[in-house]
Amino acid sequence: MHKVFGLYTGTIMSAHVSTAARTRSHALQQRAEHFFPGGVNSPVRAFRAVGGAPPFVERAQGAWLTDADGNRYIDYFGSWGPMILGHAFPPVVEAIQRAARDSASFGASTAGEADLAERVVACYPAIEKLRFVSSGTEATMSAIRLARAATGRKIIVKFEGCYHGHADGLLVKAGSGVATFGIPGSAGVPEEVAHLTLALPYNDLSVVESAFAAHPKAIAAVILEPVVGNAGCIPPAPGYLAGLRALTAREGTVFIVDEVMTGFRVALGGALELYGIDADLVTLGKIVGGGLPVGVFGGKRVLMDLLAPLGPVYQAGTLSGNPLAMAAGIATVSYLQHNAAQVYPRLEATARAVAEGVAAEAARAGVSLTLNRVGSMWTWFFTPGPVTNYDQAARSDTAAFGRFHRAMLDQGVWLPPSQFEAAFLSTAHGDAEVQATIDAARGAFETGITGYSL
Ligand code: HOZ
Repeated sequence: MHKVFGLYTGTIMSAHVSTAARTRSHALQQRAEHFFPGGVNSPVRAFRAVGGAPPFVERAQGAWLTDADGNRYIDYFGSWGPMILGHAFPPVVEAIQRAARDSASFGASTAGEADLAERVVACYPAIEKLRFVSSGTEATMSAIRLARAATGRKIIVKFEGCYHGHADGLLVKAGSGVATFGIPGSAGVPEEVAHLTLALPYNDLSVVESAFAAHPKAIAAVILEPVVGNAGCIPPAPGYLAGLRALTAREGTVFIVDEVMTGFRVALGGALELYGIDADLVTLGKIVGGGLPVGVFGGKRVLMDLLAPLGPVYQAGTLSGNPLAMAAGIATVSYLQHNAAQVYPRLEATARAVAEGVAAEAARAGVSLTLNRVGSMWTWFFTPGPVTNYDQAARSDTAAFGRFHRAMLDQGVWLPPSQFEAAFLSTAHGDAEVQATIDAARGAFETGITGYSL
């Protein structure tokens, strides 16, 4: 019988951040609850899934976050992905400052938009033309509209546990906060809209074949996270992505690869490069904006030219291609392009060391844990595993994950506050951070085991 991480209730001996030392954060949370539902502007930040009050961040540098009480934490969520070069990376800061001196927004075209687009296209051969928007949600929503217009079909296939932002049709059996809070689908989404989305188990080509058979010539798009990050990290099975590409091509269905999390992270050219696949449309976000709000949807010219003002599909945005966001994106992407040969091997080595190091501590302590990792994104699932789809991820002991999260936080290690969110690291993480994280995990597992019967 496997062991489960034992009850953790608060302070552990080696902790250097105690709950009592977060008094200012507590006060700020109470104030925030007055203004924002749950005190937050995005649900997972409320820490409801792991318990305890969220620290309020005051500043960050490199791999480290500093909270409102002056406590420091090693950051393993990196603003949920964008901060691949670490916080306040000097070339990015300088680029934003330079751009801001010329005004924060024009609502008119600038050269910077094509400068960043040129870099995106160079890294993503599947993208012939693109549009910048301000979030991943906007990107996927627009890609779906384009797919429906191009095919004249209505049904969308997505996969359980994948999260593509919070547009109505994409919240069905979604990951991220929807999975975190066990919401089957969002209230406020009309049944008629939800019925146009088929949510299928990930990593199973046969169910996609069956869906095509059951809905002949009716499926406009298949959209997926090529490596799931929003149900925790779940890699694609060998041949799965290529199989989806072949099926969608056969059926005249638009294949949308949502690389908002994986883009520029699992490789410079994202999962498309890593797994050697093509797509009709690709969505990007996070890293492409260098920490500022940017989304991208792009792909085959014949699809993109359906957009207004060339074609009949409408999409627009006052802050699309915002000059500060373009400047931060150019600084980030150009750094990655010029230093890819060092950046990606370093991310791989550091991520492997910390992810496997913590997993080894768990094994030593008799704690049952499954590690899934692709490059610098990973998840420690509190289940014997394997975890190849959302159903298996959902078998994790989320209460144990919550105890682990609190124990780590109290030792200065800030993990994503949900079992169903991937951890990320940056080029600023090094040996010292890795060792401190492994030591903290040992402390957490030992306390869980010595303090409580299992
Ligand atoms: N849904 C986001 C991560 N998958 C969370 C965004 C946030 O809370 O900032």
